[in-house]
Amino acid sequence: MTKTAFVTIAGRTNAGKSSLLNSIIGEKIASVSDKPQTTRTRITGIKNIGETQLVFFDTPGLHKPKNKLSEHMLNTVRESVSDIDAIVFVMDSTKKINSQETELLKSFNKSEIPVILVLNKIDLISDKSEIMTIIADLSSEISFEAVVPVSVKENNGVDIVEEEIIKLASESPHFFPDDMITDQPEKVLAGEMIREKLLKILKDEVPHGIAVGVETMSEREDKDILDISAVIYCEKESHKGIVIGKNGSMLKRASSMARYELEKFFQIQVNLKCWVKVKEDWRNRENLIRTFGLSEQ
Ligand SMILES: Nc1nc2c(ncn2[C@@H]2O[C@H](COP(=O)(O)OP(=O)(O)OP(=O)(O)O)[C@@H](O)[C@H]2O)c(=O)[nH]1
Ligand SMILES: [Mg+2]
Repeated sequence: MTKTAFVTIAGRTNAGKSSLLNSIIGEKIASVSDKPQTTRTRITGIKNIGETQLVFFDTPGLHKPKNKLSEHMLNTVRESVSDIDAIVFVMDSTKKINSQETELLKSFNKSEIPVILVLNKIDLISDKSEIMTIIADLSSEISFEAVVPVSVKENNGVDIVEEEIIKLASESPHFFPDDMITDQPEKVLAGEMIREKLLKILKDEVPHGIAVGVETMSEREDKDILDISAVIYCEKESHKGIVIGKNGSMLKRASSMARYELEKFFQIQVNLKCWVKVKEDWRNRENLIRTFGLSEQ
């Protein structure tokens, strides 16, 4: 008898949703950064535990929309919460709940979708008794299937989240092959690894206006080398200069960080070439948002 559970990971931007997904899957399939709005599309992660297949949808974080891309990201969240077995709602336990979070949680209660609340980043709370107060406050307004205090960073409590989800799985055939961990094409994964490094090392508005398109990705016939060429799109000519850096230093740094991660993930030597191009104000241009694969699926 096989079982399956479809689970959407939702919550405010920067709460640690993608970190949680990576920790559960055991591989880095979703980009993580300390900048808000890291995740832009729905990312599927698959984990098999015994006879049970858990299918996760990591979603963009809740935030105030400022451009068309943001609107698409928030639509992705709305579209990812129907026809699922559970919501894993991730909150940063150091931050007070906001109205956007409350509203979404109440809508889950109304449609009777079980919600597992993950109170993340408890490593940042020194007085652990505070956690009980937070749980009591939240539970007075919203009903949860389970509440799990977690530190993804310290790998504390993640196994309990899994156990809670397994309880909600129902008898069904598996939807994905047992060796599959994500449905993202390799080119998308590679592009996201490059974007993540740019998010890490760039400041202010520049990283938010970046999209990465992997144009070619092929293994050489005569050598164990994977050639990847990627285009980094930014929104302004002035941003292009920042992304490239003095004598190309910024681009070199990002490329070498990305290459290290690509080699680790694909287990092969990587030759990475990156170009930088400008697409003025692309986050407000529907056709470009679509071209970059950032409109809802
Ligand atoms: N201290 C601490 N930091 C954490 C923990 N989990 C995640 N982080 C950090 O929180 C930041 C945001 O993590 P992400 O996983 O990208 O958050 P997200 O919810 O996916 O964010 P969006 O994609 O923007 O919605 C990163 O800098 C993580 O390293 C944790 O348990 N403790
Ligand atoms: Mg994310």
